[in-house]
Amino acid sequence: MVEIDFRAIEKKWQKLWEKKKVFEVNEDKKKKKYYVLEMFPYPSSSGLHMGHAFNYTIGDVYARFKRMNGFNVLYPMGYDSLGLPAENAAIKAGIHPRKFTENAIKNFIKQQKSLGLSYDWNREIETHKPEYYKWDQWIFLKMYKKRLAFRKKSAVNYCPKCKTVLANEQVHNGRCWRHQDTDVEIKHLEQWFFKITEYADELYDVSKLTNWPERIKLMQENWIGKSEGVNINFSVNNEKWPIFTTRIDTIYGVTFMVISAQHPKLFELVTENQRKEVEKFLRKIKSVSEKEMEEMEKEGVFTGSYAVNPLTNEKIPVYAGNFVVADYGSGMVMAVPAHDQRDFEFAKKYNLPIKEVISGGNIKERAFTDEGILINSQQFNGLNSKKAIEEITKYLEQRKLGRRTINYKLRDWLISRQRYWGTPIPMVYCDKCGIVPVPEKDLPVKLPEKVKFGEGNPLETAKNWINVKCPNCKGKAKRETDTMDTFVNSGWYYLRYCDAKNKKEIFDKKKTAYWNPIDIYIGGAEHACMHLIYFRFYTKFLRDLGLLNYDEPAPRLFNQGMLHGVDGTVMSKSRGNVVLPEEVSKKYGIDTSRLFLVSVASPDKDVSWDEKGIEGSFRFIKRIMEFNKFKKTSKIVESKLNKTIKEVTDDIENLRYNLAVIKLRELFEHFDNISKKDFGTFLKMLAVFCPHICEELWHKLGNKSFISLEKWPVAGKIDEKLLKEETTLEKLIEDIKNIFKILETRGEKRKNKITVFAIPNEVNLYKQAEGRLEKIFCMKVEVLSVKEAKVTGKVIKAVPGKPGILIE
Ligand code: ANZ
Ligand code: ZN
Ligand code: ZN
Repeated sequence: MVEIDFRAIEKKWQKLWEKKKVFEVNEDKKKKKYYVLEMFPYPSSSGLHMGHAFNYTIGDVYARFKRMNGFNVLYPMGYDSLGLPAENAAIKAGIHPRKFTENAIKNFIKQQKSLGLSYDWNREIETHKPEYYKWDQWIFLKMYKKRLAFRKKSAVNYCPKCKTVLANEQVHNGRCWRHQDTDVEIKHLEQWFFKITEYADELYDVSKLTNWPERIKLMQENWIGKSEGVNINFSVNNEKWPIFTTRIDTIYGVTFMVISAQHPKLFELVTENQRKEVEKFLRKIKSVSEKEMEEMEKEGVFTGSYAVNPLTNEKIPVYAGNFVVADYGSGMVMAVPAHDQRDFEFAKKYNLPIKEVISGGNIKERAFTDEGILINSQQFNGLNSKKAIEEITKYLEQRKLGRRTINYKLRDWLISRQRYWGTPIPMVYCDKCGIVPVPEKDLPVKLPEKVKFGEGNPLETAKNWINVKCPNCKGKAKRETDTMDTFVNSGWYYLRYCDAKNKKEIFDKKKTAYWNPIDIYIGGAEHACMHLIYFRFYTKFLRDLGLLNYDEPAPRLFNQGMLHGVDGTVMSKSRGNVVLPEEVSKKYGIDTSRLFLVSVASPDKDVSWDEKGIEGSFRFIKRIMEFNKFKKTSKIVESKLNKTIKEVTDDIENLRYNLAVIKLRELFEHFDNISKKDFGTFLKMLAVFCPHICEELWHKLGNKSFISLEKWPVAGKIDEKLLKEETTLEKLIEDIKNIFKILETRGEKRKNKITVFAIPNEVNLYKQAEGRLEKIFCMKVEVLSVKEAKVTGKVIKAVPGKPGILIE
């Protein structure tokens, strides 16, 4: 057996694909387009492991399949290259983030190319390049003009030692990730936001996400969280406070109010007497996420102010509490301890009154949160909750004391980051003119190269960069030093692929109209909320600017499974269980890995890496490489081939790659009688999984074209009867082989005749195969009717499809 130099074959074809621009595409009105996209990768400096290879292989197989099916396939790749890791590495290792990032990208590209992925590399984009982020800034200005980009005071995590704001993920147990001895403080700073809530109702509507996994749609709905209720006006210090409640039926049970401890207007309610107490409390509570908020002990402090319930005119105390979200509703709740568990716990802790207004519970022990019949509620007594909600709402609306409201959990998107490695926000601050947008013609606002890393926002150390002329009055002004969250960059990247090199505009409208929407979007479920919501938001905004003519960027979403290491946990560098594609391809060739990855399980399921499994794929590939006995294709193999074409086409179309591979392997087992042409047809199907060896073999068959660009085979006639007979015969062969195995283990001496006793109407079927059986077993074979067995006095049984076998 000759050693096959897989590396050489791979290199050869990868070079040729690139040289002949095999995967580059242009808009072509005559062809139907197909846009295959994998989620935007962050070019991690540790490179790409088999888990990544798994993701990309899934997309690549699909792109190759659609291409061969006659579609004009857009299959691009690029890098979401701004963000924290590069900046942290810069701080740790003293490398500039740009250098660090560009090295990582180089390495990533090299690795991806070696996997044989059929990207149109001509369209590659990198978000840290000013040619890209210029358009982030352009979109920002468009949003600013429509008041969808705005500044607002917001509570942020602040480390007094770093002198900077921390992202949520940099806060570990309420402490700075770098200063474990330092509590993170909550500060109220002016921050930039995108008004994504403007689109809340449209984002909540998932009906146009026709081909999304149900659970992802559900996660989006929960994240956006639609809540129907009433805003009822309480007055606090003679100021109107609309309070959001979903249970207006409990209005007569309100015994105190709680304002969020993070509320920007908290101190307007704090009286002089209570100031010290409140400040003490604020220092004590730590910054926590909302999820933690639910589990945490409910705590608070009296503000000194009172609110007036508009229905009862009762005066009730206002507390500041740690369980109320500052930017939901109005950031203050009417507390009904008898019927809300959070309020109940709070009331118990601070000895506040608990007033029952819905009958049916045991409010000594816990809040009764079900609906029920109203009591202690004046003219509404006796109504059930549903009816009461209706009646009280009407009553309030008539008296202008409140109104029906729909609230969304979705918050406006805080995009300000006090970080260097992000898109600069194109705004300047002028003493005279205030906040002034950078004119479009002055974009991009480039990141300054020279900054100091260490304490605070590095951009604040770039004095030359900060000081600018005001675009308005030409007087002294300063640049905004906040940069944008990196989810901004991935919000619209899919559009730039359609026109990656455009210097004049964000993209050509005609080009994006040709390619979009994305036909299949492939990625992990971990992006169910953030990215997939921002990306839908950007699409809707750009549509409203008149740039796009559709509502949803990706009506079909495919969630791939995760690759697990041999230890059974998700493959990741931090777990130390990664397998590197380089190592595997050195040993087996990359096509073997690709084949193995898609054959283990359906691509939406988790897959485990396994050396034994890969050996099996390797043996199969070697047998294909060595195959060279061509003759006229038999009728049976022809039918089998056609049937396989039909089924494999359907399997790949529906991303059941594993089933397709099983069928191709099965087909290969029948290649005793196959012509060169039909072997070529087999290679065409295999080529989507194993592109390099298939190009090589296709070439060896005498073809000059690239198999990657060949037409996908179409199934011809399938003779089902013939195939069924064949299966029956194969079963017989299997049975005979098993008997021989048994005889061998018993040490019986060599036999020289096989007699097959079939039921009368199967005799002919088996009789035709006598010759074939003799060849396989190298001995005389005779097929008789089971009736004749009796004649010879032997007891032999036969049932349909299972003849009796006598070996002597
Ligand atoms: C009185 C009441 C009585 C409430 C009762 C519930 C049960 P969802 O479904 O989440 O919208 N709430 C309002 N604003 C809040 C904020 N900023 N932070 C935390 N909680 C807030 O729930 C709405 C309910 O959550 C509102 O209805 C309010 O409490 C509380 F027996 O009002 B309820
Ligand atoms: Zn710190
Ligand atoms: Zn000015």
